[in-house]
Amino acid sequence: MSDIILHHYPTSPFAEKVRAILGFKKLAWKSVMIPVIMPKPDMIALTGGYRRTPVMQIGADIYCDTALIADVLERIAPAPSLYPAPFAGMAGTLSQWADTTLFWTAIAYAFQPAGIQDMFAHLTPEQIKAFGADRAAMRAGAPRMAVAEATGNLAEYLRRLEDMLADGKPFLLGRQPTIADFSVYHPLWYVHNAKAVAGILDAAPKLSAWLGRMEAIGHHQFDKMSAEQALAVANDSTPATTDGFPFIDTHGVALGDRVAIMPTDYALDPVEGELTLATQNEFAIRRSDERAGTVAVHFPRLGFQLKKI
Ligand SMILES: N[C@@H](CCC(=O)N[C@@H](CS)C(=O)NCC(=O)O)C(=O)O
Repeated sequence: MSDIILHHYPTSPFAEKVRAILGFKKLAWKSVMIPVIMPKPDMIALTGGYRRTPVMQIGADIYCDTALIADVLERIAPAPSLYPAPFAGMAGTLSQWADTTLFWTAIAYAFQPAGIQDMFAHLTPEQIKAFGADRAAMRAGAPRMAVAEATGNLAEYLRRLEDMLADGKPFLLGRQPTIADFSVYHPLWYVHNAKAVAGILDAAPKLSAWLGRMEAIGHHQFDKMSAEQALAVANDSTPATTDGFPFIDTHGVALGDRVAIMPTDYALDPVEGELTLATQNEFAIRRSDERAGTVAVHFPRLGFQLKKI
């Protein structure tokens, strides 16, 4: 198999989710640093427009969104499982809640003035302004929770999560981490790192100890790779075959049709190409790029919309 290449930056919570899953599964990987704000020309050459962080590349296959990345890593290394029976349904549902509701609550909480000062201490005022403008454009006017609501909601979520650990089990659903642990971990890791506002976690001691256990999983073994090298890998590879996968149509489309796929919530940049895969939880489209060659860009169904062009 080609190398697992992660396109990411150190402070991204969703990237931390994948780094920790790679650590859990003890998979070696290559690390490509991407810019924190647009433009991201090298990564966009691979994705065709998708700009969110992280993106995983295996040869000429590009995987968008950490829910799908987790599924693909599970296919590559089934043990230890992220979806152990009989918790798979519960773990997936809790994970989706954490990646959306808990994540945006944690972000709104961490981005209060004291948190910003802490997290952005190393940036110039111009860089902070550029970051704010980039994220405002990405969110395109989507409403943002006020700090007061975020504080109250996060405190309530922390109480509920603390309660899940009340019976002494080490992870949220039992003796081993599941996908739910990794999804709850990354927003709380972000709050924990915003030292000036991290005190909110002190009210949940079992959860704080759990956070320490999650962080201790680590990131396993990785080597740096340049964006140019990653583009060369894509260019020298052919997308993996999609033969044998069931085709499930819910849009009135056929394989080979030209379609556009984009998120349903924010960063609504469409990626266009020819539909090559539509399973119960995944889409893929083939596109050609001057720098990346022919690549297959994959998305999960949940959180994405597909339109025929
Ligand atoms: N549902 C997506 C969310 C990814 C996401 O929102 N990532 C943040 C960083 S943690 C992002 O893309 N921010 C803008 C950027 O990095 O350009 C996933 O699971 O991958």
